[in-house]
Amino acid sequence: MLTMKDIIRDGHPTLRAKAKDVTLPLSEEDRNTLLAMREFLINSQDEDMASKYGLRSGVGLAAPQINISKKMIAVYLPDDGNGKSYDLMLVNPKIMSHSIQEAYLPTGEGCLSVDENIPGLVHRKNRITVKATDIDGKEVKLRLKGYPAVVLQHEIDHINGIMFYDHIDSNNPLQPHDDAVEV
Ligand code: K2U
Ligand code: NI
Repeated sequence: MLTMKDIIRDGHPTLRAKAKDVTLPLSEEDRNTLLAMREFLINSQDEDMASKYGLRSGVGLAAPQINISKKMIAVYLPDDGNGKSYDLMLVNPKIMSHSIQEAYLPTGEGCLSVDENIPGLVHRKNRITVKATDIDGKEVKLRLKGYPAVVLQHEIDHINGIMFYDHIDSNNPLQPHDDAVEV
């Protein structure tokens, strides 16, 4: 099982690399990697497992964070606050369209690959449409809004070598943009 020692930290070059497309059909190795990433998220949200193995809670994980520079992400979000849940293992995700309207978490964002707290608002698109391939090789199209949209954008950033703090306005880190929605 994956633990925090498998998660690379800020400064590691893989976090700044553009991850490679995943070859389809998925290899056994890539399938197992996705399953291990999902298992980590589930364990990290289980109080006993998290304390037993010292796991930081996570709702999303991208393969570059475990030093695999491939376009693979997992999201495990039991409840997005609107009664919806997301249990996703995606390869080659692509944002096909998005709203102009922005959204942000009022407490800012964190990252399993960043140990310190970096205050500041991260403005993202409030609505996105994502195309990807799932673990069974099926084409999926996801229309997301609010918190799940924020999570997917955080993870897709990782496969593009972008860290959440790249989006923070250093001159005015706590100033919400006009018309941005608090998530
Ligand atoms: O990619 C990661 O490092 C996982 C992040 C994803 C994330 C961070 C901020 C906002 C949206 C997604 C972890 O999930 S950060 C820890 C966390 C745990 C529960 C809820 C929110 C953030
Ligand atoms: Ni992250």
